[in-house]
Amino acid sequence: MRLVLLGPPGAGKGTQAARLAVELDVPAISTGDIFRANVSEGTELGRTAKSYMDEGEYVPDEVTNAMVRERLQADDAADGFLLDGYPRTTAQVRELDAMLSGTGVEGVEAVVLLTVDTEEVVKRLAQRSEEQHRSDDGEAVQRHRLEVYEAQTAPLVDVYDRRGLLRRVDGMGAVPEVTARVLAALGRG
Ligand code: B4P
Repeated sequence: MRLVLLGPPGAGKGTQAARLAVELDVPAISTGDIFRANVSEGTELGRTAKSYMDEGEYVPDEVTNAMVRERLQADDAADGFLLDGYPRTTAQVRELDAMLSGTGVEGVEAVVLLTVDTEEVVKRLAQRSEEQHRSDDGEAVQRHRLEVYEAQTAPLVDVYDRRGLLRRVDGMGAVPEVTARVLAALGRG
């Protein structure tokens, strides 16, 4: 299964990716997690990423694309993967198409859009901010991240809908319920 998880910040992409990876037996590849790991390790990529993430901005496409290209070449991604938080821009969609067209596979099989209302997103991010102290969860940055999502990522919904790949899944409610809905939407329920 080659799956993409789409949704606003705080929709639960990372939360669901970890669970779905087990259910579907594919690696969960989270661009946010890879950036955060690089920030912790103090790599050059981490220093670059941090300057954007702390402002609620996306890391530049060329940096993100190169990182994903390398990650998808790892052996564990050969038979499928779940992309959590990538692609997030139309340039990243084009790049992902290009990456997959060179591998003999058909491309992405399904794109799951987790829908959560803004009030709930704000509540979840405030809670995460208390629990995890993420530098991009402060109130002003949060608001900006939602604007960036609307401007740069929301248009991807139409792109994948036109391709017949989009599965809209209600992301409200308890975590296991959302997982069950995603699996049902993928015909794996
Ligand atoms: P991400 O790491 O992808 O973070 P996110 O969008 O905020 O969160 P996610 O939707 O995964 O929510 P989560 O499960 O944690 O991105 C961080 C930053 O990295 C971006 O802003 C950007 O700067 C950079 N970046 C990443 N990818 C990029 C790309 N492709 N291009 C450029 N830049 C990129 O859930 C949120 C909270 O809700 C958690 O506390 C969770 O416990 C809780 N929760 C989840 N599901 C719940 C439920 N059903 N009920 C109640 N609470 C729930």
